[in-house]
This record gives sequence, C-alpha cells and structure tokens, in this order.
Amino acid sequence: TGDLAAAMPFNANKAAEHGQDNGLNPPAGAQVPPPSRLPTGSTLSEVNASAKTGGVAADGSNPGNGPLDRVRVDSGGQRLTTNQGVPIADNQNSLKSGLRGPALLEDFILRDKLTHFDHERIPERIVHARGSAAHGFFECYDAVPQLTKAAPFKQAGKITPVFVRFSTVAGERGSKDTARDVRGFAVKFYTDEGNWDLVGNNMPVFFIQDAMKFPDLVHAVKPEPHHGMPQAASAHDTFWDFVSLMPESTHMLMWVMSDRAIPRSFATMQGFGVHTYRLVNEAGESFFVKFHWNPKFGTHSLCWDEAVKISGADPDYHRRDLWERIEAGAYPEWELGLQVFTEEQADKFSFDVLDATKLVPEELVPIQPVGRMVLNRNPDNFFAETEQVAFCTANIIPGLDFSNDPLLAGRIHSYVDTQISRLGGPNFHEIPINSPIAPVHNNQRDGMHRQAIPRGRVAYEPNSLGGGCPFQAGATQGFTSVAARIRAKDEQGKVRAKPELFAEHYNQAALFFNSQTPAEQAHIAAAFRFELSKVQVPAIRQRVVSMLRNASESLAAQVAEGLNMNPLPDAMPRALPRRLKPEVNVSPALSLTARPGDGSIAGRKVALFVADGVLGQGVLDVQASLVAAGAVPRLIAPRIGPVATGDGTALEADASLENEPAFLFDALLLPDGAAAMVALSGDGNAMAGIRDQYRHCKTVVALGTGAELLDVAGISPTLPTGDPDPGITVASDAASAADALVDGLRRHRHPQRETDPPIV
Ligand code: HDE
Repeated sequence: TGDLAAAMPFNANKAAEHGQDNGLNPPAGAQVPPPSRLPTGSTLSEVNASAKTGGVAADGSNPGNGPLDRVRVDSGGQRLTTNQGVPIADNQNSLKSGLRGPALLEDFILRDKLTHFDHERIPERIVHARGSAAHGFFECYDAVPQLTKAAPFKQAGKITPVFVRFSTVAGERGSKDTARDVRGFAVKFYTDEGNWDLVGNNMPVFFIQDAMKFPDLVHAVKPEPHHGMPQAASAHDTFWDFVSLMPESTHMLMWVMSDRAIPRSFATMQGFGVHTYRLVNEAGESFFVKFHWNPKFGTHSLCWDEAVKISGADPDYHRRDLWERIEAGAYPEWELGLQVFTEEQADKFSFDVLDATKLVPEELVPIQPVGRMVLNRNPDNFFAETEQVAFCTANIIPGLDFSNDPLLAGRIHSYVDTQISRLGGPNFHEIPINSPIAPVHNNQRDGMHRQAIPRGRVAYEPNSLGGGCPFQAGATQGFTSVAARIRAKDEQGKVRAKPELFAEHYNQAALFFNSQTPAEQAHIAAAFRFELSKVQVPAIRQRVVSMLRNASESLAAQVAEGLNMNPLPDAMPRALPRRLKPEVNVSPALSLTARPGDGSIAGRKVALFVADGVLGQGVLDVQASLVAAGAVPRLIAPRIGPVATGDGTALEADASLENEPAFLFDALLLPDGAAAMVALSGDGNAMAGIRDQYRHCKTVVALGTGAELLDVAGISPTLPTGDPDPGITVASDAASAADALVDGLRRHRHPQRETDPPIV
C-alpha cells in the first residue's frame, strides 16, 4: 500500500476504519463479515423456503428457532454468577461485619442482585396489556405475483417465521382472560425483506373512524380514573357515555356485545387486519385488500355465565389453553384469506372503504385463501418474548402499502412511539424478539441500550469513504409507496372533516345483527342489558337504546325491556339523513355458526367425573377414545389422587371438583357405578358442575347408573319444546358414550336448551 500507508497507523483488526479509496484499503476479503443471525451454514432463502411446494410443512418445523438460539440461556449444569460472570460462592447470606453486625456496602453481590430486582418491571402496554403469544410459521399456498410482490407470498410452499400475540384490550397485565372485550390478534412476519406486522383484532371493524378519538375511547373504557374501577370491563358509565355520543361505534358495539367478545380459545377465533390496506405487484399495480384469519378449529365462543365463572377459577384460561394446545401438538392454525378489490370497485360501494367502522361483506368481495399459519412453539420466556415484542403497524414490506384510512394513519405513528417509553429507548428493534431476520444496515446510531456494533467511520450518506454503502436499494428492490393520486373529487385542500359516507352509522350494524342466529341475537340483547344495567346514569342508558333503534328496532325493544325502560326513547337523529341502500342485508358469514371448522376436536377438554366405587374400566375406555380423537380428558374426583374403583381398575384423579370446576370443560361424563353415584350426588361441587354444564348448553353424557345423577341435579333430558335434548345422552357402553361426547364436542353447544332467565 505504498509510502503513505507505511506512514499511517494501521490496525489490521479494524480494517473497516480505513476508507475505500485512500490507498489504505485492506486487501479484498480481509474484512470480517459481521456474525449472521441465521443458523450456521444456512442462507436466508433456505431458512425461508420449505423443501416442498404446497402441502404441509414438517411437524415441529420452526424456522424462527435458529435466529433466537443465539440469545437463549440454559443454566443447566452451570454455576451461579453475578451479571458480570463472577461465580457466587454463597447465595444465602449478605456480607456483614460479624454475625450480628451491620451489612457492608461493599457487598457487590447483594447489590447486583437487589439493583436488578428493583428495576425488573417495565410499563405495561397502554392498551392490550394482557396478552399471550407463540411462535410459528406462515406457509404460502401458491404464489400470487399478479397481486403482490410481498415476500411471504412469492413462492408456493414458502415458509415465513411468525410470532403472534393475542390480547384483551381494556384490562391490565394481570387481569382475567375471559373479560368481555375485543381480542388483539397481532402477527409479526419475519420475512426476508424485513418485518411485517399485521396488527389486527378478532373483530373486523373498530369503534371509531379517526385516530383523533382513540385516546378518548381508551380513557372511557379503562377503569374510571377517580377510583380505578372496574377492571377489564366495559360495563360502566364512562364507556357507555362515550360510545352513546359516538354513533359511529354502533356497528362495533354489536360485535363487542356478541359472543365474539368471549372466545372459547384464541385458536377458535377469527382475526382481521381491520383497515383497508394495499397489495402492490412487481408492475407497480396496486389493489385494495382486507386481511382475514380463519381458524381451522372453527369459531367457538363461551357464554356469559361461563366466562364469569371461569374468570374466577382460572383467570389464565386462554393463556393456558394456548400453551397446552401447543405443548400437546394440537397446533392452532388459521388460513389467511384476502379480500381484494380495486379502487373503482370501492368507489361504487355504499360505504367508504377508508372507514374502519365498515367491513366489506364476503358476498360482495369473496375471500381468497393464500396460505396458512401454524403456531407450534411456546415462548421460552414470557418477559423476553411475549412482553417485549413490539408490534408496529408501520412495519410493512415491499408489496404492501397503507390506505388513507385516518385511523390507520394515527396507528402508523403511535405504535413506534409507544415502544420508546415502554421499552426504554429507540433501539427496541434490537431486542431479539423484535429484530428482523433480514439484515439491518443503516446510518442510525447510538441511543440507549444499543446492541449492534457498527463498524467503520462512516455513519452518513452520501459517502465516499464507505464506498457509498449502505446503498439505496432503488425502486426495483426497495420499498416504494404507491403513487396514489389525490383524485379531483377528493381534492379539498386541508380540512378537518370526514367524507360523507362516514356519516352513515347503522346499515352495517343492522347487517351484523340480522345475520346472527336467534341464539346469537339473544346473547347480544342480553349483553346490552347486562352492560347497561351496570350504568348508573339513566340518560346514558336511554341514549344507547335510542341509538340502537336506528340499527334494529327489535334489538332496541329487547334491551329496553330488559332494562325496564318504558316508553322507548326516540331514535337518535341520524347524521346522514338520506338513506343509503346497502349491497347486502344478510351475510351468513357473519355468524359464528358459519365456521364450524374442520370437525376436529383437538384441544377440547372433557371432565370425566369419578369417585370411589366407580366402574373404572368404562371411564378408561372413554378416556382412550377421547385421547385418540385429540381431545383432552381429565379425571375429576372429590379429591385428587387414587380412586378406590368398584371394579378394581387403577384410577388416579387428575384434579378435584374443587380445583377444576366442571365449567372449565367443554363436556362432561357421568360414570357408571352405584357407590360413585351416591358419593357424587351428595357432593355439592359435583351437582353444581352438572347444572353448570347444562346451563352453559354443553354436552353431558351419562354412563349406566351415572344417569341418576342427572335426576338428582334436576336435569331433564328433554328440551322445553318436548324434543329430546341432543346434548344429553345416556349411554349403555363406553363406546357409545365416547361417540356421544365426540359428536357433542363437534357441535360445541346446544343452544336449543337455552332460556332467559335460565331454568337451572
Ligand atoms: Fe392499537 N395500540 N391502536 N389498535 N393495538 C396498541 O401499541 C392505537 C387499533 C392493537 O400484542 C399500542 O404496542 C391507536 C385498531 C393490537 O403488542 C398503542 C389506535 C386495532 C395491539 C396502540 C389503535 C388495534 C395494540 C399499545 C387508533 C385493530 C396489541 C401498546 C388510531 C386493527 C399489540 C403497543 C401487541 C396496541 C395505539 C387502534 C390493534 C398505544 C393510536 C383499529 C392487537 O400504540
């Protein structure tokens, strides 16, 4: 490198400090590339492509594993150390001056431990604080190049790792899972073109149309600020005060008062991107799109009394269900569907596709399946993964773009912003669960908790000293925004206002209500009644009913009757007096019953009651059949442990009637055996359990003398109509008992039995 080089200091270990064109370059290849986040020896495309095209990925394959292995810590066989790696001799006693003397300030081991402990909490999320998450993958069915160039959809069979977090909205981090609430459904795709976060909900619409109102909505639904009540509940004055003054919330209220707000499992709820987004293909053509996640196990919900009881017995009900399904290999799975439409089509709709309080009925634009998502690995550490994951609607990749939805616009700002205080600075993207698999190269530097060690002297662009790197990817490779024109008809200059169609608030609220089955409609009416009966100020209740009259007179009348409200208040004046004719008046796809799933009963839980004197063989046979069908049977007895069976079979109770009450289960078996019948019939926990199963419209199957327990509990195998109750079976042998349980689980619930108020 000549005389100049000889005259300059040169550190061969820091070759990159020397620029490209000054004659001081180390020989080509001498720079050590930074360590890769990929598993040793593999390339990005290997990590992201399955060997197959179409069909199924290998069980247990989890492409997200490799990149996180770098930071996983396993202390098995290791000695205890301080955070500096200094081995600790004694973890029981602080350092003192004499046995009874004062503790010494020099005890860096105690101080290391206490200091870290003192700071181990971070702020919870402003909303969606309570959540549960899992790793998995997205698998593309077929490439859709005509629609999008987005990485996950580029090749049939392509695998993209995902991390998914489900959440409730209103409750704090430690609140119950079964609150009546919207559920968050946030998916982080670690694509080979960067992270794409599809941060959605389990309902396709939202309460408000403009980000300006979000803090107001959240302040209204959260516990009231003077006394901090109620926790994880919308049944209070401030929420209903706000929404009743915001008629745009009517449609969303229908969803939140429906059984969708109390899902049976995260695995049995739909997910929606909510906003209209854009897909962009290689040619730069763009299409509007709505994202739908449809669960393989069908859409199933709890009923209200069940949700209330579960929240006491197992506040972690959904978190546990997700964890156990994955541990058991009953992997939750969803199909991703796209509703694709053009701007010209959208122009003709009777609603505005930029209005997040509106959905696009499936009858108008069908859903096109493009892939499936499987969750197959539980996190190793709740805090490091589930708590620290930071979803940001701003995270999109080439092939996708935003629409002008004004609610989305606020979100694009808010999610990045909130992480800066929640996760303590601008480098939260470097926390392992957040960092992309795609390499990160830019000139952003420093800040709290920086992990990357950028090499070289160049942190600006343009530069010549770094050879112009990192260089702009250019329009063919890099992200470009769709050059969507502001059309003449939309050109108004700066305005703080809304498009006219945003003022139509009731057509889709009516569509949703009218598309529900009678049982679902009854639940909506009961939910409004419950929530509004908790509201103290009568004028607020009146205002809600007056709003409902614009969506459904029948619903408004039922709610008013439930509240002893007489006469009915006048209908609320409409913001848009002219009526718009909706394209569809009934959309069967909006009913939960429209998606029974693939018939699998994987992960569903069955209580098999047992007690001393039980004829154990029948119970074991039912248990074996249920396990074979993928369900989770549990033996429940008055006490845990061994059961003295009447036929000498060895049985051990998994749980007691006290610690796992029957309402935690999807179905119930009452066993054969005269002595067991006597024991259970004298046990209030068993009797309450049978009545709860009945009241919650779940399946109860009695084997032999077990049928007498139904009589003792006052349960009739006949419906109020006089027909036999399809959810109550008296079986003479284990095989038919198992069949009846499997069949009942497939049907989930038997609403024919339901009355209001309940007869049991
Ligand atoms: Fe969120 N939302 N949101 N939201 N949201 C947050 O971001 C916000 C909205 C949703 O599991 C926060 O990281 C604004 C719609 C989910 O970590 C915050 C507006 C939808 C999650 C935030 C909305 C959502 C959040 C709190 C209106 C469905 C949990 C912590 C303009 C499409 C993600 C955080 C997770 C979380 C802001 C409206 C879904 C404060 C400003 C609509 C699933 O940034």
